Amino acid sequence: MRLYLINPSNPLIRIVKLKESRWNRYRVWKPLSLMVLAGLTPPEWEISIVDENLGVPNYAVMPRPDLVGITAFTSQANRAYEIAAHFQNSGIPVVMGGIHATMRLTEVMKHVNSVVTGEAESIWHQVLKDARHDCLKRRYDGGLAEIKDIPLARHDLLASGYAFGAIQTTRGCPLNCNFCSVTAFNGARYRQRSIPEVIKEFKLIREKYVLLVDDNLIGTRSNHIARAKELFRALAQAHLKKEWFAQATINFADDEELLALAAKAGCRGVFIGFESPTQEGLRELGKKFNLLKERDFRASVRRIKRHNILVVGSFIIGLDVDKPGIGKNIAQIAGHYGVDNLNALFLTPLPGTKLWDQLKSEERIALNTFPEDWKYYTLTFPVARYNHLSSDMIIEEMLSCDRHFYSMSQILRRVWVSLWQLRKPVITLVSNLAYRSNIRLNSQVYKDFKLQLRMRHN
Ligand code: B12
Ligand code: SF4
Repeated sequence: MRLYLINPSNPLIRIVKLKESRWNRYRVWKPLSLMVLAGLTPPEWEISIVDENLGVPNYAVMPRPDLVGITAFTSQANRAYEIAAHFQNSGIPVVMGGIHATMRLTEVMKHVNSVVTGEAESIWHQVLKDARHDCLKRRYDGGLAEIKDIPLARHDLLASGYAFGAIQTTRGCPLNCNFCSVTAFNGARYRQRSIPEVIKEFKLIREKYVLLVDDNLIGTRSNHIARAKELFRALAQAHLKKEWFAQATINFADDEELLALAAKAGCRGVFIGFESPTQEGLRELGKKFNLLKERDFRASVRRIKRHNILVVGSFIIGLDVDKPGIGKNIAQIAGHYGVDNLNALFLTPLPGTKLWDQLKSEERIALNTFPEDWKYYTLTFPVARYNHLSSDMIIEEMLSCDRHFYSMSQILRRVWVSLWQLRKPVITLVSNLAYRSNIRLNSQVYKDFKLQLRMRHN
């Protein structure tokens, strides 16, 4: 039996067009969901994982599969439906799962034979059994997996060409921020994989650099932090010679021992959601951890960087409190905090979030011709009606934010500070130039976007 597992191409132009920028190799990440599904698949299935981000194959000349499984974030939904139609036209059954299928069940059911909602660990074997017997159901629900049931992902199945490997060590997040779908999808309970299992899987990763995809690697409670320390000790003891990057909340900075252990275990960078420069903004987003009164972000960032760990700061533009000038304001505050890179995104109502419910009830979802408009749900387009900023204005704010933060003088300042602090100036330079190289591309993308909107209104 032949199974294709497909990751549809990503509509983010700067990620897809590998040849447009040599930095893009560092922005194409492995589709871990499909590697986990492959890990759950019994040996009688011959599996091929197709990641369209490395190039869209000619499916017509490939051997005929018995079943096709497609994953998709919301922004990939349209391409997912095109792929589904291609295989269905040849009578091949198509199953779709992942975040979009879970949050938009009715829509997805129109395009595929079968939908799997939730996490797949408890249900995938049943789907395969039914596919073998030609009796696929229209819907399966995996719910939340038992953490012990997460298999070793099949790191051997994807072609080389990626700069980073990927692994997941925890699932779930109790914080349920308004704009994020993680709690709705993976649940509020923080589930941690066993440390020996994580080490075993780490050893299967070929790449030197690894992305730990956990939404918050260290968790929120003292027992979570204690487990993170155990994990870091085990990673250091295993001498894996890997360097890794992770996501965490700002409390990562609160524990010196944790930081020292992380650095020793190979942590080279951390992605932190600061989200808004103001307390009102943080309250609006429900970003509880950043709201602690005594929190000094600048000192927190400095503590992390002292351990030679890069800090990428993420901010959101388009909150109800955001007024003209917010772009420059964010760039300045990110500079003041001392982050190495700034990643600013538009406030986007993703299906399944509290923000979606709110903006929908207020009739503020502007790009709402679905499924076509899902391609704009990359957080890099203004898809809503913002309180104080028109669509044109918010795009200008975004460009102004990037132009300020990634001006040559600011980049050189950061490189100089990095040199002065005996950190890694070359990495600071390279990562900043990578972001800077996208400003020109983005301006063009926004021009096309505005044109599309105008044509739509005429
Ligand atoms: C790693 C990651 C990335 C990587 C992508 C890696 C990749 N190619 O998959 C990078 C950094 C590139 C990225 C980019 C983006 N991301 Co992202 N990302 C994640 C993150 C943190 C982990 C995903 C992961 O690997 N999980 C581990 C795997 C094992 O779990 P899983 O994917 O859920 O898969 C399980 C089930 O869903 C199911 N399943 C999944 N697919 C299928 C298919 C079938 C057939 C079946 C049966 C089951 C099944 O089975 C799996 C095992 O249980 C998630 C948050 C999260 N917790 O999921 C956000 C998340 C998926 N990202 C999100 C977003 C918004 C984005 C961006 C749009 C944002 C941006 N501008 O940066 C882009 C869009 C990229 C695109 N493709 O268009 C949102 C998606 C929401 C949505 N409705 O689409 C999430 C949920 C975070 C959030 N804040 O809400 N992301
Ligand atoms: S943004 Fe981060 S902290 Fe907030 S719910 Fe999502 S994963 Fe949790």
